Amino acid sequence: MTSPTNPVLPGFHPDPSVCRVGEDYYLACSSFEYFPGIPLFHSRDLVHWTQIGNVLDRPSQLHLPPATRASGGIYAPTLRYHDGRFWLIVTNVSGGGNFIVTATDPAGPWSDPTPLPGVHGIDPDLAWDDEDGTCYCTVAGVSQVRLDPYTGQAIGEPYPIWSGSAGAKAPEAPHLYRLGEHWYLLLAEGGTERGHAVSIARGPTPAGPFEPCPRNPILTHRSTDHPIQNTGHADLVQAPDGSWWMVLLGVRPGGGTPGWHVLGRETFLAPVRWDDDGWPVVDPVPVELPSLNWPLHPSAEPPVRDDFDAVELDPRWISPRGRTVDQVTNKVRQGWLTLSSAFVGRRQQHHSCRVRTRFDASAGTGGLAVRLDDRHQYSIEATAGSVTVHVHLGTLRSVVTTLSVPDGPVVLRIDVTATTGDWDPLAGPDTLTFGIEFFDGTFCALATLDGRYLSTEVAGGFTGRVIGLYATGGTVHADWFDYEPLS
Ligand code: 6LW
Repeated sequence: MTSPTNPVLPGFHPDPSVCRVGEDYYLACSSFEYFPGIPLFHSRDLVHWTQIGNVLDRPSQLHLPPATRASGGIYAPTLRYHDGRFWLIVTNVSGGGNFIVTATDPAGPWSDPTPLPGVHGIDPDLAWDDEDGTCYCTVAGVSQVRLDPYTGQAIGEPYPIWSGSAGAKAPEAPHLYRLGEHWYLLLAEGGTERGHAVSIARGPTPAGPFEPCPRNPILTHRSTDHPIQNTGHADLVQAPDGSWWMVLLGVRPGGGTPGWHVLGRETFLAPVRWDDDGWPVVDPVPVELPSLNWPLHPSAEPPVRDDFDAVELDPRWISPRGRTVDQVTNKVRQGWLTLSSAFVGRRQQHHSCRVRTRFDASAGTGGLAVRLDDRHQYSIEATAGSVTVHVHLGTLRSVVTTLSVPDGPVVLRIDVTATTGDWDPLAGPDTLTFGIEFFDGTFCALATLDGRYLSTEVAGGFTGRVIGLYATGGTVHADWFDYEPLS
């Protein structure tokens, strides 16, 4: 069996939060402007993760108003198991602020939100003092408030606690853990860009006073040429064998200088050991993980080809700001996905991949798009009798080329090819080739575009590429959608 590698959750899966119940691990990520929100994963080995649902999968749980900006919406959840149920605390920065949802089965259903009017700030954490049952909520900044997690009422006023190393920006992503005699406060600092780092402090009570680890930051890849960069926003978990692990976000920039990352911030795994003074030690995040003390459980992840035969869409399909059954359905034409005025896509998870769809645009206009956000997209669009490659970059919109095609369904294809070869300071991270495929599989390429313009370094924000199907006018139908990783 091949050794496990990082990232353990490739593609736009940032701000991981993890908990373990018996032999089972669960992990949640941020989802920003996309609906459904907060993908929820299960694993038996910390390496292979299967998406078992989305925490916020109905409009009563997740309101993303039409004005929700790219990288707005749902930020940084904390997932915990306490008192026989799963607790998830999170922020909707586009309305509603902080709230808690709970579930007895992490696959759902999750409750409707309990708002937290007394909790101000992003990246909320939940921790319980098992001795007196008090619940502590700690947010970026860093401040803390006691909470009744059942009613959402804050108890008393928030107070500041340890805010990381002097001078580093953006102390955030606090997570509080009781370990033996100490309460440990884990933080990210330095910002989510190349300066990102993880630091830790400990104190005798959940509120401190906190003494920083003398080796802070305990993890950072800043100023290195490590292929994984921006490492930070971590959470800790202990395996049943007593070993400790960290999940964290990082990026894999490609191309020359300054480097462009296109898959968003991904989830990585790192082993943690403890020194003689009781502080955690984390080596640089390895691309190849050490062999684990337990059997691997390769995930039974459903195939990436979707024939749209199921009544419900696979949980990996996401849409900006929301969707209604009328916008996306497979009931109009059984076994086909029907779209009108909608985009539905899945995260690009591999640096090189091929995406194809058999698409019927005889009664509308739409196609296949690679989307970094609302303003940064490439697409191949079909309408009766023609196929067109479009570019949309900020305020610039351009038609690259148009080809006449016979009426009837057409196979649209995008090949994403990562840049390899000698290092060139001007090279972009990848190229994207758009075209159509004939019945015999022959590819007719229409345009090849530089991928740097669909990167976070160009577009900004917190998300990554999403590739999917869209309709801009009328009604279109997709027979199937196929996402194939290429080495
Ligand atoms: C998140 C913050 C961060 O709230 O980015 O990298 C923000 N860390 O902790 C959005 O993901």
